Amino acid sequence: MKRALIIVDVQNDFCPGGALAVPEGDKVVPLINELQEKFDIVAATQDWHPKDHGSFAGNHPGKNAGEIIVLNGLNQILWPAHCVQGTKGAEFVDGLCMDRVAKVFQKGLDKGIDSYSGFFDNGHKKATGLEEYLKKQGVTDVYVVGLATDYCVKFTALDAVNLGFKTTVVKAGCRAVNVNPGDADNAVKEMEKAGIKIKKSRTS
Ligand code: VGL
Ligand code: ZN
Repeated sequence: MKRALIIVDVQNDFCPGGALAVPEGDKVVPLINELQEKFDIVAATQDWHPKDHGSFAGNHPGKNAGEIIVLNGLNQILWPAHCVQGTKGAEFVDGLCMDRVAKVFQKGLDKGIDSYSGFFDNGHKKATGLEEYLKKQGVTDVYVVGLATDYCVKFTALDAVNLGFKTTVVKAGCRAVNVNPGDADNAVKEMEKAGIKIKKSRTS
């Protein structure tokens, strides 16, 4: 058994004060730092959009954040511009320990398609290299933490379990956007149904 921790999108724009703030997003940092020491391998994902990305409401005149459009054949929720390449908002949160992060996988670079999962874009067309990276090192078990529970954490964990990794989400190390009330709870149910273990805290 070899275990990897995947830290999903712990970036300034997903924290209070950021462009797409997740309530209490910054609160995940201490637990994630503590967890890192317990893993053979630590990898991180980074939402990394060009400024003309198709998921940004501002790039669709007359549309608002929260509306759903069709982007190259896929339903796409429009977001405020966030995690634009090279900006402070796209940087990892100060205080997130990066010393043990062996590799960062960037996603959402193609303006024509969004990428919630750390493994593939939303159309499952292109891989980020995370699967190959983990499998080459013999990783069998994947633990997922970060932001946001109902988007990038959920889709990363669903891909992980479908790729054959024994997958656990440490809920205390995640926070949700909750665009609609109940999104976080529904995400947890969906993940459990897919065979993902939900660990409430560090110990339970
Ligand atoms: C995310 C919405 C848009 C996330 C990224 O990291 O959960 N959510 N881009
Ligand atoms: Zn994004």
